[in-house]
Amino acid sequence: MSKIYQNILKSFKANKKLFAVLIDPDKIALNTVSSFIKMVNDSIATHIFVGGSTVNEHETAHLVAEIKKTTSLPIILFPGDITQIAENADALLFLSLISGRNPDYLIGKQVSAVRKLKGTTLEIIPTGYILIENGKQTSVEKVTGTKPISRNNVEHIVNTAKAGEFLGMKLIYLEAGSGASEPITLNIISAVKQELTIPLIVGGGIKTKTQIETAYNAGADIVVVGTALEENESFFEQLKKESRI
Ligand code: 1GP
Repeated sequence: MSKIYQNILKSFKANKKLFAVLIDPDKIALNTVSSFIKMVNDSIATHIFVGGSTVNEHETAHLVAEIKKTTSLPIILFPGDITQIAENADALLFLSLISGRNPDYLIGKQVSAVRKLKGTTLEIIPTGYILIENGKQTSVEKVTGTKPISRNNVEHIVNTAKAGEFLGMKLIYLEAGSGASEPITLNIISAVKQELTIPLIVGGGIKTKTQIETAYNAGADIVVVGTALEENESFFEQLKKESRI
């Protein structure tokens, strides 16, 4: 029970940084999964996240099954929609988009998800999801019909994260959006970090090792990279286990 979260917490308390590779079922061909996952295994990755904005029903479960053949890393669902809940994964980020004011993404989808989650063996990790403006419209913004928080409004970002913690969420995810031109800035990460007592995830637009290090130094406990590894597999070369950040 709650093994994955307990391990995250253990690393968090020991200040051991975690790294998640995000795989979007829509963007990877099943016949390339095994070679991709081998590179993930050889890298600093500690977790695999699976999710996307628009994914066909059952596609996630097929992908998870394929990933499992090649790795023992924990597979955590990061779903854009209820259809992406796949029982064969290890855990589920049970997201509430707390930066937005669309009731559907604050609580509506979560209520609808319950019928799929009755009797589930997935470890459910309540996560406050905060979208921060990065200069261009993101798919999260389009799909959810919500506005991101302005990157200049640091106080509001911090208060939103803290409200998530007060509501009992176990993780806070600061999101710049998949493929964002700029990742979340150092000052936002460190301001949020100072107030939180739960682990902080940072993702969106991270393309270099320096950006990963910057996020860690600012206080990110888990850094997520998707697009940069999807588009440029040679990036894995810089993220080999021995180069542990
Ligand atoms: C997106 O935070 C994740 O939801 C990862 O973003 O694809 O830009 O790495 P990238």
